[in-house]
Amino acid sequence: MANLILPPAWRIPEREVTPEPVYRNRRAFLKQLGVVGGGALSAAMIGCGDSGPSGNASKGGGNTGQVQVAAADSSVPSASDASGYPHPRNPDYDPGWTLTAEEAATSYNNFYEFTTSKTRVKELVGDFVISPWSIQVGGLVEEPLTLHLEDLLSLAPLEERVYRFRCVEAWAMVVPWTGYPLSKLIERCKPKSEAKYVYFETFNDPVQMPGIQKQRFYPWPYNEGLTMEEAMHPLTLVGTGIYGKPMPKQNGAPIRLVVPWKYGYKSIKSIVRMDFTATQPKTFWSSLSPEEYPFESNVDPGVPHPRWSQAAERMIDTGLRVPTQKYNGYGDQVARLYGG
Ligand SMILES: Nc1nc2c(c(=O)[nH]1)N[C@H]1C(S)=C(S)[C@@H](COP(=O)(O)O)O[C@H]1N2
Ligand SMILES: [Mo]
Repeated sequence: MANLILPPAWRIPEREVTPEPVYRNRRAFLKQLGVVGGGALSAAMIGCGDSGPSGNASKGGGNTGQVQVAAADSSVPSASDASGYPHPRNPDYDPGWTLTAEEAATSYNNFYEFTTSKTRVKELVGDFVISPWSIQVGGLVEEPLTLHLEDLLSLAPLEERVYRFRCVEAWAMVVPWTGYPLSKLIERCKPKSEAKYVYFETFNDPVQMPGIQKQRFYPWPYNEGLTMEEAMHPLTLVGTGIYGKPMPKQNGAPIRLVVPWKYGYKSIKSIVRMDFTATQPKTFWSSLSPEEYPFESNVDPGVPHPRWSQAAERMIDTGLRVPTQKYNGYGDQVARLYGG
């Protein structure tokens, strides 16, 4: 089965042909061996993550500590505050598709900070503290700023939109997201005209996120980027909820991106930092393997991943296989960004 996991030492062809349990055991075995190998890898591969545009999130994010105090203050909207939900569905993004079962979308997740096992993320996010929360904004802006969750949730009216979502691993779903266009947040950040890209970074805490300890060779923190044009596109959402409820932790609470025409890894979760840059920023998956996970990463059935076909996709709840659509079906809206 297609899989994102690709520490080079584990990038073995047998992954595709070995029955899952055997593969898992071999992986566990390699992991034990990997204490040394992983260390060597990290020296070779990390460089980017640690010295990224902003350093580590806990430094600037202010998302640790003071938890009980803030949680007790009922005047501050908290990440899990369901008041106001469900928000009205935007009729322009209500295509009448059958929604993926909520249970499937909230229990089959990629969130490597917790685990590389999609079915176990949900059970590991319990202690993840999502309130208080803030995003640090820096780089090419008029003035660096800190946006607290209450600012972030009141920047623009929250609305619901039904989007298709397609992971590079060839699974897909149809999700009612709650949020607002990223363009509203960007306007609030007042980027300078030299800004050509936006860099995003995820919360980075090895204590709350056990996967970070276990997968030391990954270039944490998780980071992503978009061109300004992509970021300002009306389809690009700041996601604050799904299925008419605040964002579950496993889906990237309290605030994440949703970029529906790109492979899922571009839709970074649990954002604590945004930097506006003149040059293309480093991204997590691209740092690991640029040929497999290029910066642009638009969904395209005609461009196979080096290790598997992208021609079809599997709906995560029904298992139904359907043809992949170019730009994940959003070509009418976005092809012009790419000269199409
Ligand atoms: N911080 C962070 N964001 C992330 C990931 C991750 O591991 N860490 N995985 C990405 C990938 S590969 C996908 S497919 C989507 C999955 O989102 P979901 O769990 O809500 O379906 O999140 C993306 N955002
Ligand atoms: Mo993904």
